[in-house]
Amino acid sequence: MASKKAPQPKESQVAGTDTPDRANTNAKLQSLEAFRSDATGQALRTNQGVKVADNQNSLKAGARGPSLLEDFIMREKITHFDHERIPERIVHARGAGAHGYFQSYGCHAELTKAGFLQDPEKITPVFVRFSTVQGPRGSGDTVRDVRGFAVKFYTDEGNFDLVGNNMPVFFIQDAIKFPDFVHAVKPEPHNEMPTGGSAHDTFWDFVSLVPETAHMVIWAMSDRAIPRSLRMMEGFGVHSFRLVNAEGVASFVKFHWKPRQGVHSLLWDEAQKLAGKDADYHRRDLWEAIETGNCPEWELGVQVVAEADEHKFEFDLLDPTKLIPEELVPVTPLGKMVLDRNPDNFFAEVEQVAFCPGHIVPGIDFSNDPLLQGRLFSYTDTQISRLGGPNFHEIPINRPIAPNHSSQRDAMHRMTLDKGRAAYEPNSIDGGWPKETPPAAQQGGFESYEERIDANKIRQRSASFADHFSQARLFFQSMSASEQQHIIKAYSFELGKVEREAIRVREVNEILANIDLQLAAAVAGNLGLPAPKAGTVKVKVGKPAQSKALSQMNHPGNIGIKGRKVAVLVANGVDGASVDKVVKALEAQSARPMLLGPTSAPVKTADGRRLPVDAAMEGMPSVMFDGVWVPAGKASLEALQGSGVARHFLLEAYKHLKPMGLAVDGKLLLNTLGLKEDAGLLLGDQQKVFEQFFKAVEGHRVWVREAAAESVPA
Ligand code: HDD
Repeated sequence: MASKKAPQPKESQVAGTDTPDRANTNAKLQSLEAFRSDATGQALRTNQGVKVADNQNSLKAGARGPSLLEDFIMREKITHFDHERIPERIVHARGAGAHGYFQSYGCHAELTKAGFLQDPEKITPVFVRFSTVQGPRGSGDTVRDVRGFAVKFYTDEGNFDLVGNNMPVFFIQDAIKFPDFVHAVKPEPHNEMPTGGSAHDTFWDFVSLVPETAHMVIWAMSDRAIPRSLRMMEGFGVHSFRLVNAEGVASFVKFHWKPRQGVHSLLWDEAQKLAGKDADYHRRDLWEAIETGNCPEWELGVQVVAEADEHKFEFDLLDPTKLIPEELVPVTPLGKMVLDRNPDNFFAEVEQVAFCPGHIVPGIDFSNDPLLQGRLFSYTDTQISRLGGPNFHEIPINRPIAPNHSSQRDAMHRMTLDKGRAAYEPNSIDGGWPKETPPAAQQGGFESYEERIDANKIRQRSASFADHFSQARLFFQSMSASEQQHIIKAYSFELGKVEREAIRVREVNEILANIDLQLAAAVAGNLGLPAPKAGTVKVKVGKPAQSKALSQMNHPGNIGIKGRKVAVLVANGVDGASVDKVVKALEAQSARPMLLGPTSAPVKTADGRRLPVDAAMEGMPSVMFDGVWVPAGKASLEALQGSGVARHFLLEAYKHLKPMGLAVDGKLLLNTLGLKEDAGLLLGDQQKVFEQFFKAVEGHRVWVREAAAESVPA
């Protein structure tokens, strides 16, 4: 299981290092994009370029008479409006996106000839779209669901799309089952419920009947399915792909994105509340992070397996329901991605972007994973109906920066004006152009990896795909105690919503019991079912028995509290100096303090200063923050103590295990709330206390508080 060693990053290239001329590159890129329209200082015109004199009144026969059909200005406007919507994506309809760039850490020529992985000086533009899977375009961001993590690399050899998820495995093994799976998870057909969730009969009916789903379902029941932020998710290419070098030597690879922000999640109660309090929570978080200069970064890495080692694992590398434990093959870092520019227009960019796993460049190739093979067909096909024809590659966000001359012509919405007479190849009329390019490395023609296949044509699943439970067990047994409890609660919640008892029983006895008997017993107990005594199949004991990389607790990130949001609760009579001190300390860490008052009106400090606030506490509840601070000031503390909204804010933050800090005279407030100090509930505003608070915010949750928080009614 040798993994090839790719060059390690030099200090100056590691993620987080600023690229000084990035602003110039961005400006240059945008100036090349003639399709970005800025109407500042421009006259209002029709689509045909005619200046409009009156955009308030339609043309009528008399001021009180009927409208006239000849009003081409109104007709053009309304016709366009009538056709403004396009079909949403079949899956992954709800999404948010951003522009950025990828930079290789070094030259990875030993692994691949792909140009964007050869030169650390080269900046490759990227566009990323994150998404949920189940819900429609307008559904909430924080529902329990898999998140899409799709990256389009605009390389100078063509576009490469890495269309992955925030989980390293998938529900099914063969693409022919995808429509069944999606029909089962989507809202039920008779009443179109539930929106954005899998807690319903058809989903659990399907997954309890199809054991290959067991591994992915346990990921979906884990905290990974309710990320704190799109910035705080890992990404995975899922399938085994191939990297091919200039000598034609291929290796299997699994792609990984590791966030510098750490991997963090919401709590279930928090996620549910956020879906109502701010349905745009994730897209807003990404947008604001970029606008405030907290540009998220990920490291792209690969697990590399030599072709000769393909069969050395206990599982099949072609089976997309399996991951390669990082203990067996570590992740080799290749480069970093930074997202530093928000879209100008959501529809034109985020909605119209079209990804396809089949978009690869020389140096990258597919494996025979039967799920991947089906995907190669599905994506282009779906764009044809979603984006109205086969010319979707001409929509600005999808255009490669590499030239793309071909003999393809016409079809709906063709935008290129192809010159010349010969739309065929070979031709002599147009000098034979455009011509093929030989595949040799220097010339760059795409050449498929030559793989010997000698087989019977057959509809069959390989026997090497038969083990469905050992990695689900590995996942459960690699979790911390808290994470295991969350998984138990998630299964109990979801199955508790299933109306048919037979489905609950089947999931507990035939799926969970094969994963882990304690998990099955705990869920059975919560559903009032007898605990199964044994599984229904013999499960292989896999190696390793635990994998540290699977637990989020082992991905704390390495940027401190940069970009984390802290609520600072103030009311009239607050001690102005105490507010300034905490705000300054947080800003010095590049965190985002926000002052919340009883209303949106400014408050008066004890020394009479007018202190503007960012929002009212009711408008920005605790679920929107990573931590809470209460500055000193007797009158302010008394006001908070007397306010139901403020008390609820603090109790809820405590219940959600948020780091909290109060200046010393906040003790009384704590006592009234019945809360006790702990590793993340701190009193005092000396630098030492601030530092403890920052550490707690960096750790994201005060896990030691979990038992005490159970009884808090928020
Ligand atoms: Fe898919 C969209 C990820 C299996 C068919 N998929 C879509 C998107 C992501 C994924 C991130 C949204 C892209 C965007 O933001 O526009 N899909 C995956 C992953 C899979 C997977 C990681 C398994 C490893 N998908 C899969 C299969 C099929 C599809 C097996 C069909 C056989 N997926 C589609 C699609 C979508 C799509 C219907 C809907 C919209 C689109 O493609 O552009 O073609």
